[in-house]
Amino acid sequence: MKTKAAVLWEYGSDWSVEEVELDDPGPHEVRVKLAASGLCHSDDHVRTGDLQVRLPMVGGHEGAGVVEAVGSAVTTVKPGDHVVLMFVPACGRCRWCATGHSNLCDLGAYLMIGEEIGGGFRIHARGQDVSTMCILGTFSPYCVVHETSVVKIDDDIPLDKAALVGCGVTTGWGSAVYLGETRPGDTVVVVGIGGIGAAALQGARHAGAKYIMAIDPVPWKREMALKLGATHVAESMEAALEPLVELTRGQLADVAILTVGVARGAHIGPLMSLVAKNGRAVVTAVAPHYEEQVSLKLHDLTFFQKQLRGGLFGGANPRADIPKLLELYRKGDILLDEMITRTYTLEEINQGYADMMEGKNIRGLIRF
Ligand code: CXF
Ligand code: ZN
Repeated sequence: MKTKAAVLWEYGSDWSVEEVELDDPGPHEVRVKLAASGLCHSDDHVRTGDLQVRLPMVGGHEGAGVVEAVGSAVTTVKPGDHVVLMFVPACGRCRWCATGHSNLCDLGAYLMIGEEIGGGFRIHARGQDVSTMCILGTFSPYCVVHETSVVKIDDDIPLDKAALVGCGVTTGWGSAVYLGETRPGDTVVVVGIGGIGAAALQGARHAGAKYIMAIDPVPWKREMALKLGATHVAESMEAALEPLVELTRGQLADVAILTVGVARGAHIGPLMSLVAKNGRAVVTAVAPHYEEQVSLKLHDLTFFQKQLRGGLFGGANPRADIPKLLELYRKGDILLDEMITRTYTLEEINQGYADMMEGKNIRGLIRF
């Protein structure tokens, strides 16, 4: 079928919204009519070339919609089902899926391979095969994806809110709850209040943290953070240290989560300096491919027993956790409406990313 999509043809250029040809679903694939797609920073990392994948590529990896057609071998969903797209698929069979780490599913290798699961491409434009961000490509009203990339959700959940749970919300919430192992009474610091940071605050609140400090240089984001669970705010990691010392009587944070738009090796030292003995520094932010080295004080590890943890998808099991998080949304435990700052048409996508870079959005969202 013919549809439109936001395509990236070369690093550094804008998203080009244009007509593309979308193949019918293969045996293990489904076609989803998307309701909404979140504007996550990671797509912009590809646009700038900080994350290098095969181009041309349809962007977008944070979407939800309704299954419209399924391939002959699909057993897990049917036409009419509401689904969230997961930015890492879950095969259910590999070692990682089988041991409760499906965020690390071996099929995740396809995120960097550039072809779809099973090989080849489902989108074509200007006579060329087109890849898809995270084997999804949600910057389009329609996408054809492998059935391992979708999870069915209840019909009454608004799909625009559900879209955010396909990446940012699960990543942030899981960073506080699973990777950070936040416990009742803990002190948690969240550095960077975008989609991931806003969800990390809410994960920390859910887990019963006593003090939650949100760090962001943008004043209105600090205000918003106070509505999403933060008890204290600061402009920078440096400015946070003194109030944190005071709050915790010198003990510092049990959990510090780095969710800034562009992670740098130089962030890790200041992050670790906010962490208490036996505490955890969690890094979920995406780093440019050329930013490889971090510098650590060995005494932080071996004398103070601080831990530095990386994270993908919040250490969650998205097929189980996405419906769970949406149930928490239904109960009012997770606020998603408040995370959507502005909505855009697909044609306005470049404006959406410009707004993100100017600090105007917690999450921008494309509605189809
Ligand atoms: C990213 C992680 C690195 C690969 C692209 C997707 N995650 C979410 O935004
Ligand atoms: Zn993302």
